[in-house]
Amino acid sequence: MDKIESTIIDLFNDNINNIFYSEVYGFSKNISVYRNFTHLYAKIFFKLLDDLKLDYYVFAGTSIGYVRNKKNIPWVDDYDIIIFEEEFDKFKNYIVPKLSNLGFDCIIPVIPYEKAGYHIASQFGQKCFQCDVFFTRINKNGIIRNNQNWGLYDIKNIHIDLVKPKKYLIIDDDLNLPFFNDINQDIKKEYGDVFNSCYIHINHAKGNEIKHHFTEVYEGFNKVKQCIINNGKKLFDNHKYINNETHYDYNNFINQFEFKENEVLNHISILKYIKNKQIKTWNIMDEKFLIFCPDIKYYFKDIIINFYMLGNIDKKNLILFNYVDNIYYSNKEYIDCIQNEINILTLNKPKIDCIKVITFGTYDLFHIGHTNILKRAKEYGKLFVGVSTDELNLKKGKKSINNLEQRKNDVYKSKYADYIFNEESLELKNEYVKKYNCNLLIMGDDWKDGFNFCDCACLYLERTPGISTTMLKKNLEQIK
Ligand code: C2G
Repeated sequence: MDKIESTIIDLFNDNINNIFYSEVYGFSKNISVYRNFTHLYAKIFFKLLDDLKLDYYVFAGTSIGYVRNKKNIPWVDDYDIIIFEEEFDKFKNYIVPKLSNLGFDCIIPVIPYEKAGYHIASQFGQKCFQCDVFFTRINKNGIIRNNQNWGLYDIKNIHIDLVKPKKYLIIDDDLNLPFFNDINQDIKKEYGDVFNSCYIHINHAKGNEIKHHFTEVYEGFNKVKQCIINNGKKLFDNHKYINNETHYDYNNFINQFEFKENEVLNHISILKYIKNKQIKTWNIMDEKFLIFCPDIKYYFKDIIINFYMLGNIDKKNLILFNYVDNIYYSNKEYIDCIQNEINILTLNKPKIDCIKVITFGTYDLFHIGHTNILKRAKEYGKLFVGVSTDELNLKKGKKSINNLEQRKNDVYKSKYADYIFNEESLELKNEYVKKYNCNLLIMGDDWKDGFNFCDCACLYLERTPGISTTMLKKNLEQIK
């Protein structure tokens, strides 16, 4: 290992093997890492500021990154912008409410900086995305000063001529940002020689200086990052998925979520689960699972993620739709009321469609168990019901008392089916799923896992106890 790498590892102040990488939470210890999720957040955030016509200027770490190699610093943990007096009220009264509504936390800095600006952060924590907004004035000598001396400009004497007019520059390939006019001068004055010296901040606090050319330090950092990524991979590669695994100390966030479904309790467990079960399509119904999607997509590039939306969802989760391939809703109103937010917050747009449920049955001597399952299936969306033909029943070795027409009529009379068709062969399940373009198969749990080969999510709902066609047939025979 070269010297720079070991210096960086020392900064973690922990055994490197105990540190993991998550797209959502970054590294599990000390140092932050700029990553796809942060970048996506940044693209959305700055586009929003542009659309709202805020007059702002990017500076600090992002500018250092730009002058070095037109890329953000690999360990940078926030963006910093300044706005001038004319924009203060607009920011407080117009932009902050909009940001809050879109799931950003807008935090007033602690006293004595309470009038100095805002911290904007993702609601998944500051490590995910944050931008500090500095309220700035120009003094009589043309020097910029932050309100209440928050930040660097109290000591650095940056003249307004270095700042205005702003210059749009593209950083990280596709992020077009308004920088200071003379970014090179500004960086030199504020930070000195940023080419031959790098600061790595520990927990967004004081820095450790590494006096080497930035390209070497970046390279060292990226090697360490790769080791940390591999640590996570090792965890879910080598360990068997254990049912009821309840705890893995991962970044302290781990026990923030409590899942009842699937006994899947944390990020590592979910990744293990997907790896061990070789899941190609991850179907989720509970919005609590959305938080895992950035990591799932990061570690399993080809996986398809479908989200079945069964109710209104928390706005802070909307940004996670960027990692979802398909959204299927049970009621269009759930989408309509957030369509505008989805448009702003998703750059990778999921396909959106209604839930189309398919179910099958014989429905002989139609009873309350049939009514219940059709009623519950219908609650998920549009309902397609396949009724086994008399020929199919014979093949199954069953002779129904009611013929196909009567049985279909019973299903029709229940009023839950939107479409009724003949099920002619048990083997054609998946053909019916495709033919009617259904995305959810529902059956009673006497069929548990029986139809998992179909190309859609499968739900097996609890059977109504104490009633069955067989039982009714027996009763009829006794009466005879
Ligand atoms: N059902 C239920 N509760 C009951 C009885 C039945 O929830 N007490 C459900 C079954 O689980 C099934 C549906 O009602 O989802 C239809 O049940 P049957 O008429 O018994 O149909 P079956 O013979 O299971 O045929 O290819 C599949 C077959 O066509 C299903």
